[in-house]
Formats: sequence, C-alpha cells, structure tokens
Amino acid sequence: NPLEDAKRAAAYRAVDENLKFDEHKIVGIGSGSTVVYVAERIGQYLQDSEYSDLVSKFVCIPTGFQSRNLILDNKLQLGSIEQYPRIDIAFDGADEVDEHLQLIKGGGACLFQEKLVSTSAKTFIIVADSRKKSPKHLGKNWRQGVPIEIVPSAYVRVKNDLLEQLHADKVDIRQGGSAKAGPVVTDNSNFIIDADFGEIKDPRKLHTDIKLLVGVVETGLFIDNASKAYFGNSDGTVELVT
Ligand code: DER
Repeated sequence: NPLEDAKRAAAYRAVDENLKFDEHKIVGIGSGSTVVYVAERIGQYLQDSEYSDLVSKFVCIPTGFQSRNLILDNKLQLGSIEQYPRIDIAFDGADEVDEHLQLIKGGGACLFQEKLVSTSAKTFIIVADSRKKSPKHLGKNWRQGVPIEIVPSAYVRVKNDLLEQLHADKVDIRQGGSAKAGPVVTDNSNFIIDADFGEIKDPRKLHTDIKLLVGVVETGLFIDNASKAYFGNSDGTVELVT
C-alpha cells in the first residue's frame, strides 16, 4: 500500500536519525496512523541485541488511549506525563504542516494530550505522508477546519464566539457518525469543535484568539513547536523539512 509505505518511510527515517539511544530516556509517542510506525521502529531496536538494553530503559509517554495501546503492543515501557513532565524527544503525526513548521493537529481528536506532550519535549518531530505538507498557508489542504477541544457545556457559546468574533466560515461539533450517536467525546471527556477559517495567514494570532475564548481547553494549532518534519512519499523517498 503506497500510502502506508510513505508513512513507514517517514517514521523509520525520523527514528533512525533522531533517537539517540544513549541520551534519550523519555520518549513521547503521538496518535494517529503514521506514528504507529515510529513505535514499530523503536520496538525493532528493542529486539536488536545491540540496542535492547538501552531501549529497554526508554519510558514512552502516550498522548491518549490509542497511543497507550501502541506503546504496550510494541512491548515498550509505559510511563505517565505526571511521572515524567519533562520529555527528551516526542514523535507525532499532523494534519497539515506549513512552510514554517506550524501545524494543524487534532484530526484524531487527541490534540490536548498531544500538545501537552509535544510542548513538554525538548525535541518534537513530525512524521507524515507528503499529503500533509501545505504549499503555503495552513488551511489550504486540510479543509476540515481547526480542531478545538472545548468543555461540553460551553459548546453553544464557543460556536457563537468563533462565528461572530473570530469570523469562522463554518463551525461544527465533531460527531461520532456511525461509531456513536452524538458528539465525539475525547480522552479528557471533552468535545471537539472543527472551525473552518479558510487559509490561515497568521496561525499564531488565530491560536491566541481562539485560546482566549471562554470554554476552550486547547486548539489544534501547534505554533513554534515542531523542530523537524519528515514527509514520506509512496516511492519510499522522504523529504526532511527543518
Ligand atoms: O490527530 C492528530 O493530530 C494526529 O496526529 C493525526 O491527525 C495524524 O494522523 P495520521 O498520522 O493518521 O495522518
């Protein structure tokens, strides 16, 4: 599957080039389908006698329920962000990445713990297939809007503020669809709102404006956070953007 090959190529290269087994001990593991290959790659090192004792000392910090299972499935040590508030390196996917490495994340509704981990890490690396690389501004490719985690009781107020104060084009509560009647409920028992602002020329300002709205827990705009992004192509080549 060419798309999976692209994701795997990006993830493997990112781990091989950035994970320093003698230096890194606390490793953040993101959510989504690409970061699966990051955990898989680290797990492979665990099987390799040359690295196994070093890797067995790693403690992996999850970014949600799926991420927690990914760590366990790859027989890696699971730790909590409470025990390890300072993380050496974190890997995660993204929905869209602009030319300054600003991100839209939250397609998987895990953005709060993802941002808690990514901003607690000394180094934060993005792994993605090349579809996620935006030609210019955020909001160009990812037309599902900016994911925003909100306190459930505030959803009408936040929706109104996004439309009236921040002039969002479209604002929707993320529904469970065929998986669940009613809204998606996050690992933190909150709702997700997707707000479409079209092309986002100043993601830092938009993040701040949204964050200040009463009822907003966190936004899916990750500003000045990622230091590198690996974009995988289906032919197995990988583009590194720093
Ligand atoms: O929700 C997120 O931000 C995830 O990292 C996710 O959107 C990335 O998804 P993918 O790796 O499955 O493309």
